[in-house]
Amino acid sequence: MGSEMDMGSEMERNDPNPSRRGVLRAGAKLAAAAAAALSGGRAVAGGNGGNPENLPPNLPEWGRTLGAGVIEEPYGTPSRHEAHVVRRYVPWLTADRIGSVSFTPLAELHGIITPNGLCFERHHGGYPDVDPNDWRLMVHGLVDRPKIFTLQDLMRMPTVSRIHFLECPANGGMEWRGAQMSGVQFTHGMLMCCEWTGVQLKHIFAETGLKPNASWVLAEGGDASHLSRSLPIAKLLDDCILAFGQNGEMLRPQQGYPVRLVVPGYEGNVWIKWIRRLEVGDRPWYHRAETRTYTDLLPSGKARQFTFINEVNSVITYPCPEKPLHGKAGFVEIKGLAWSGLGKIARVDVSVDGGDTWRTAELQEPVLSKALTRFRIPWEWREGTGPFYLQSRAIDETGRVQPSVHALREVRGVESIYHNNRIHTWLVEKDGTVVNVQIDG
Ligand SMILES: Nc1nc2c(c(=O)[nH]1)N[C@H]1C(S)=C(S)[C@@H](COP(=O)(O)O)O[C@H]1N2
Ligand SMILES: [Mo]
Repeated sequence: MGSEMDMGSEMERNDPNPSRRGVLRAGAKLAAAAAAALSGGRAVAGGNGGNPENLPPNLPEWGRTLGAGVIEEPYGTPSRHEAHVVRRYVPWLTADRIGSVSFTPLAELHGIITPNGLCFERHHGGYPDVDPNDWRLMVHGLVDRPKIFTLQDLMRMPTVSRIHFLECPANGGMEWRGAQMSGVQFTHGMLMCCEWTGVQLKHIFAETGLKPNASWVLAEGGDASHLSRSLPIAKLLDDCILAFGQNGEMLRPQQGYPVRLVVPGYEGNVWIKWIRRLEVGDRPWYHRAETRTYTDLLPSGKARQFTFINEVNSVITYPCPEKPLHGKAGFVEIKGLAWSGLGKIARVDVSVDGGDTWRTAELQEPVLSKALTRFRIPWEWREGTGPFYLQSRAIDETGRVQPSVHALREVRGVESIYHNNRIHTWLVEKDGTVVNVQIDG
């Protein structure tokens, strides 16, 4: 445990002086390392070029011989030409890959759903191999009838399917003091959005009953870390789900197979995986390391606690460092993702001049509460023009506006790790290269 906090102390940082005029770029050392990792040793798929034998007017090779038969691959996988589309991790961020994190390749995704095999992973004790026959959920504490549920018990109860984003609150945590990571996979990739299917907690507590003073619940994971979090019972009764389904199939082992807690809009660490216990109490739990709640250290030296909600945020996923504009002069569709833990996205504005002027992007339907929302806006780009400073600024249905780097630092300082929902800037250089930067104002 504690590795998520340690991520902060291990971070290498750029110029810590936020008042310095000008542009802070992602560190050169990391830029090179990340670029090498991202290229994956191959060119971007779907480009020009190709084998002339397969190009018009020739009949391509795949039309001259028979293809593979059905169930050649009983459980399908992506085309081998998409092998560069994978989760990645940052070796220097954690001591090993057991208490670690991998990142979703956001630049490669279409629409709002994250495919199960690409969902970022964050575990503190590795991911276990759980036999669903051995899985049990204990519900006890301030309840009238303590109960143990099997997976079959859960699956026989009324279920719902809901599309929600899941974001680790440390997403962007490496960017507090300056631009550091050289790709959207690493600046924002502790993020995914899935359709979760399972049983609403209100049905579980209807079965067990609740004592009048029941107000907090400790949710405990069954993995080696026993990660446990205190949650207000009102939230659990409102919209939380014990999920076994993820995008139409059973949860993946990395996502908590067979059952995890889904806590819409709340930071990822409270979405307890491989869940084994719900203890109902009348106050939060503090007494053990694994029940610790995250805090945000403020410039005053005080810390905020129970900042569960991941507030309004957005990022441009095209163009981005992984998807530069070399050779793409002319029409460019700027694309990105916006999300808010407080509800629906109301509007996303996009700037190509570092926030001096804004245009409103189109939102792709459906726009769902506490789910990723895809935005798009057309742009004309000419090689040799610029540089351009691309930004997106999301506004949610509560009227909350994504803050600038400067405004967020004013309130939060730079000692925080969590909840960095700053407006993000990509610099598009004259040759089409895209760089992670932070600019004043
Ligand atoms: N049991 C258990 N649940 C856990 C964790 C864990 O290590 N053990 N990690 C938490 C953290 S910090 C996050 S951000 C999310 C990540 O969910 P994912 O791995 O499905 O992306 O799971 C949360 N639930
Ligand atoms: Mo997390």
